[in-house]
Amino acid sequence: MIDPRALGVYVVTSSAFGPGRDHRTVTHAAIDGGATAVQLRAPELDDDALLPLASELATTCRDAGVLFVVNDRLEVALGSGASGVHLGQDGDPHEARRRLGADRVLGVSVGGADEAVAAERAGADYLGVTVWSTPTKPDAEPRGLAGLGDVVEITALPVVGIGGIFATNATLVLEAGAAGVAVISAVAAAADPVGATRDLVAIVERFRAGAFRR
Ligand code: TZP
Repeated sequence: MIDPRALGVYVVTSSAFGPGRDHRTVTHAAIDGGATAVQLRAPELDDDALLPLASELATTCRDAGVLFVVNDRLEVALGSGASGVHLGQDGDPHEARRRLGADRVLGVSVGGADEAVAAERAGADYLGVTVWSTPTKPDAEPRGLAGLGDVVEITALPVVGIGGIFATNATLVLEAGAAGVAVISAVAAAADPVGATRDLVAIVERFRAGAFRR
């Protein structure tokens, strides 16, 4: 079981936004800005290069009390001391659950209600849904706020929205029932990544304060 609050502002790293926006820098900016979770997403690195970086960032995030998840690479997640792994639709969540044990976190990207049910049965702790199309991942199929809402409706697991999310539209994602917003360019491509993270944190906190009053 994961505390859904740990998914509130979920910053995913990328090396696509230039030298000052590498995985390490973005992770530190996310932590300084108050992000609750960081995902190391580095398809460009092989396991030998990724493992030491993941181990370093796992320690950094653990010290900061921030959830740290490795994208797709189960061996690296297991070997680095990460909090867990996030799998796309190509991953095997059954194997990941078995290898992670009960205490580590398993996130799974899903495209709709059927995949959500299957991922939940396989032992996922949280689900991710692509909300809007994004140049950061042009092949990701956007499901819209309605698709996000369908997944939220069918599962007991917390769901994060990803894809095209910025401070300007994050509230819509939360209103659709997401436990949190996962972002790449909103932080990694921002002029001020720490400030951009802080803005998202303020939005999530404001939303939760309102949600609790209802
Ligand atoms: N999975 C679905 S969309 C996406 C991923 C990794 C990219 C999100 O990037 P951005 O820049 O926040 O739209």
